[in-house]
Amino acid sequence: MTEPSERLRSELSKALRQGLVEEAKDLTQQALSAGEDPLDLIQNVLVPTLSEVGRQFQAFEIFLPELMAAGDAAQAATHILEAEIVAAGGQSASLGTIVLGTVQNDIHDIGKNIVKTLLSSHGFKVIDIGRDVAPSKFLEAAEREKADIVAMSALMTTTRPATRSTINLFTEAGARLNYKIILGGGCIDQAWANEIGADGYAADAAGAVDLCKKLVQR
Ligand code: B12
Repeated sequence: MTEPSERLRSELSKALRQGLVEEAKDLTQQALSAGEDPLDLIQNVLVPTLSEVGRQFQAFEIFLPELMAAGDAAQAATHILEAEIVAAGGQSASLGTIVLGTVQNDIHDIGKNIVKTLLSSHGFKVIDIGRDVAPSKFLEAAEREKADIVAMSALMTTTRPATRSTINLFTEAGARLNYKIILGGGCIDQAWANEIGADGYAADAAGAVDLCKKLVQR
């Protein structure tokens, strides 16, 4: 990596940690103008920086206002990066329809939005049903949209059980086999996905694309 791009990355990380929205936007633009890849910036600057912010929050080194400011700055940066990913994409044929949302009582949506952008730019029709989505809303949307895949994002150990209750609702409604159901987000791993009978898990947005492509081929 060239020295200027390393400097930009570390300045962007600092602006995110400090919750400086305008500076984060400006540095994101500068990094893109310098030829940086938007997905690489997400995976190698944004995600590790926010993980560190999360660690600091958990360790009481920072408090809710700082967490919120970092979240706002990250959201502002991702809007710019998402627009860049969309502009570079341009696939029009639909590989399948995906209903995507963050589970009940969970309002984290930065990761979900990145997943949405990448899936859309790889040819999937993504119906984003938002955050804090009740199990019944996932089912209604899947049926209404005739979805191929239902994708749930969950960021907190306290909201992870909502992935299980959503799958259970599909089963109780006799609709489980009509859809592939996948999971992701910081508190999810493959073992949890297996335990609750999901059809797949991916650790990041690029992994989500590979997973969905595999699932619609079957
Ligand atoms: C930013 C942030 C916030 C922002 C969210 C802004 C927003 N619009 O999303 C704000 C300030 C609002 C917030 C609030 C809270 N937060 Co918060 N937050 C974070 C933080 C720092 C970063 C999350 C993030 O955006 N990461 C970056 C994105 C890109 O990563 P990602 O979401 O993991 O997504 C990637 C992958 O997981 C994957 N992926 C994501 N979804 C999906 C879905 C599918 C289907 C697939 C395949 C893949 C996939 O792809 C994405 C891209 O690569 C995390 C720390 C952490 N380690 O995650 C804490 C964290 C999640 N928050 C935490 C907490 C406790 C809270 C609050 C309860 C704080 C409070 N006291 O009020 C509230 C929760 C409110 C609620 N009801 O939801 C805790 C949760 C602890 C736990 N129980 O597990 C964490 C872990 C911090 C910590 N270590 O303590 N938070």
